[in-house]
Formats: sequence, structure tokens, C-alpha cells
Amino acid sequence: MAVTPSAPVWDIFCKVVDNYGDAGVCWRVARLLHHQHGLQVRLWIDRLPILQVLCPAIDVAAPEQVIDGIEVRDWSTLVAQPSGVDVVIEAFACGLPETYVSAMARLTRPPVWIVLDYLSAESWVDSHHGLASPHPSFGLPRWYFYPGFTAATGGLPREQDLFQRRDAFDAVARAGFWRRLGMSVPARDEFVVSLFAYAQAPVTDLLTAMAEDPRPTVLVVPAGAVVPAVQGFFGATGSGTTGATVRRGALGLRLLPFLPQSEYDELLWACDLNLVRGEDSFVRAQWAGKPLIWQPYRQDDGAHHRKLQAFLQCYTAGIETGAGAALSAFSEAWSASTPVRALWPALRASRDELERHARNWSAELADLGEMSAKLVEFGRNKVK
Ligand code: TRH
Repeated sequence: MAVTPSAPVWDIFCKVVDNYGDAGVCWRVARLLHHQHGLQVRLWIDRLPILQVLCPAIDVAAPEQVIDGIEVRDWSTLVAQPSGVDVVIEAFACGLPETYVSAMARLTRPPVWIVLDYLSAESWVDSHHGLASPHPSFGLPRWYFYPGFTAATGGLPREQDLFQRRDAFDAVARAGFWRRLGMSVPARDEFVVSLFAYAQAPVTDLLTAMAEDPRPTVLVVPAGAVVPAVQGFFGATGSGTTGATVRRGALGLRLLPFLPQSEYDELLWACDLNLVRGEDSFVRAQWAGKPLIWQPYRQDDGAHHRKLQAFLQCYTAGIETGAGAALSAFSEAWSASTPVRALWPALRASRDELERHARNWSAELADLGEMSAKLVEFGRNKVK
């Protein structure tokens, strides 16, 4: 959608805690607001190198740059001012610069202040979404916006053409994807699994189960925290260069580079099962319409267990009992870093039912409303 000079200006502030998801979600939302809603978007981010991993076009040395229509500003070197800004998104309650907030308070028409929070399927999200609390010093209302899995929440971010592109990703496109990576097309009888997880995951246990399975599996692992454990399982051969397939028993391993965010969806579409983590890859795996195992970001107070239970409760409601139980048992062990070897056969045997459900789930989720559209409507309704 073309951006007119008079288009509303949105500031998004992103502080990278760790990993890639803070930047991953903010970059996706920035592009949705610009491309699908015609807004002028400025993304203020404190660690450009993390964004560059997701979007290689980013110049980590540039204090400001326009990439894909988004004004990307290095928060650590530039001073942000709110004049002329219509809406400001404080991503994951990262905190806005004090100077920015005090300048907001002096404006006769301050920007609408939205705190975009983390995704959760927990029931309390419905009643908390859309509430405001006044800033302790300046009294400005901070509006809490929660992504979620019900119509009462902010929904999930999704590009308008995503399902069309996903459904056009046929055998020819899939073969092209593997060839671009310098790899052969997996055989029809090979169960293709992508692995994106935190280091705590019981990887060796999973690989043992796959290797001793009577049916062949291909495990595809982008560069990341679990690669050392995966390579350790394959011994010296596991240190194979990206692109080669090394084997142990029924398991074949393919190591990939970390893909640009724009290509990660194709990996999810090319696989039969995706092990994902955090928030953005978790959402993309659901849009992919393929079975998924989610490892939530670990939190000291055990909140990640509650988040997983809440998600499994709503996700498995539509799955045939046996397959739902197999998915839940494996997911809980995977997230708790307890053994999964004995749980793998039941999960593998539930493939057809999990595939059927995954497709239905992505369609049901899409019917709940898309996050960027809800953000725009929310911002418009709050403008005085
Ligand atoms: O990297 P993460 O663990 O990020 C986490 C979560 O966002 C979590 O909610 C947050 O609290 C924590 O950071 C601070 O997982 P996530 O959210 O899936 O983000 C990973 C991003 O990387 C996502 O946008 C997908 C993308 N990606 C690629 O672009 N290429 C790849 O090859 C892979 C594996 C992922």
C-alpha cells in the first residue's frame, strides 16, 4: 500500500533482551503496519546486529536507514522525539526513553501510547487486553495490547498473502527450496523435521529416538543453540559442512545457515513437523499449517509452564484424543527438558491426525482477526 506524506507516523521501540524474537516480532509488525496499512513507521532498536541477522540488508553501522520502507533508527546513538508522531508502540514493555516521555507529556496532542505485550494463551489475557494504566510520573495513559488466540485479544500478526504463498508452495517450489540450499529433495518416505530450540532441550534423547525409529527421518537444523548437541550426536561426521546429509541409523542430519526471516516460512512449509520456540517462530509454525512442538522461552518463575499448558489446552481441544495426548506429553517433556525418547513413537504415529488439525487450526486462527489490523483500529480509536 502506498504511503502518502500525510500518513500517520508510528514509532516502535524495541529493546533486544536476548535471542531474536524481540527484533523478530518488531520487524514483522513494522513491515505489516507500513505495507498493509500505509503508515510511516520508524523502528527504534538498540541492537542493530540482531536485526541484521534477520534482515541481512540492515547496515549495522548506520544510525538511521530506510529498509523495506521502514525507517530503522539506532536507539543507542540517536535521540528520539515524539513531535509529529501519532502512535508509539513500546514493544514488550521495554520502557521508552525518559526524554521521549517527558516531551510527549508537553504535547497538546501526545501520541497514543501502546504497550505491545508478549503472546500467551492464558485465559486472563482476554480481560486484560485493551486496558490502560497511567504513567506514574506523567499520567499519560499506557494502553496494554495483548496478542492472543481469541477474538477478545489483539490476535496474531499475519501477512495478507501468507496463506496464498503457503498454499502455492508445491512440490516444485519445495524442490527449489532444497536446491537453493545445495541439498537434494528428501525422499517421499522421509519424515522431515525442522529443529529450532533453546540449548536446554533434550536433543540427544530426541535424536536417539529418531535414529532407532524403523522409519527414516531427516532433521534440518538452522545455525543456533542446539547445533553443538546435534553435532555431538553424529560424532565427527556431524561437523559436516552446511548442505551435506550425514546419517546415523534411520536419521539423516542437514545443517543450515540461519535463514533470513523472509525465508524461514519456506523451511516451515517444506517440513512435516516443526520444533519451534519463543514467540515469532511459534506463530509462524501455526500459520504454516504443519504439526508443531513449542518450547516456550524459559522464565524463572515457571511462567513458561503455564503458558505451554494454556496453549496445549486450546490447541489439543480439536485433536483426536490419542494424538492430542501424544502431542501434549512430548511438548511438556521437550519444554521441561525431561526424556522424550519413549514419547517419540506415539508422536510420529499421530502424524496424519496432527496434520489434519494443524491445517484447520491455522484457518480458525485467521478468523479471529489479524494483529496489525487490530493495532491500527486500536490506535485510531484512542486518538483524541
Ligand atoms: O529467538 P527467540 O527465542 O526469541 C525469544 C522469544 O521471542 C521470547 O518470546 C522472548 O521473550 C525472548 O526472545 C527475549 O524465538 P522467536 O520468538 O521465535 O524469534 C526467532 C526469530 O528468528 C523469528 O522471527 C524467526 C526467526 N528465524 C529466522 O529468521 N531464521 C531462522 O533460520 C530461524 C531458525 C529463525
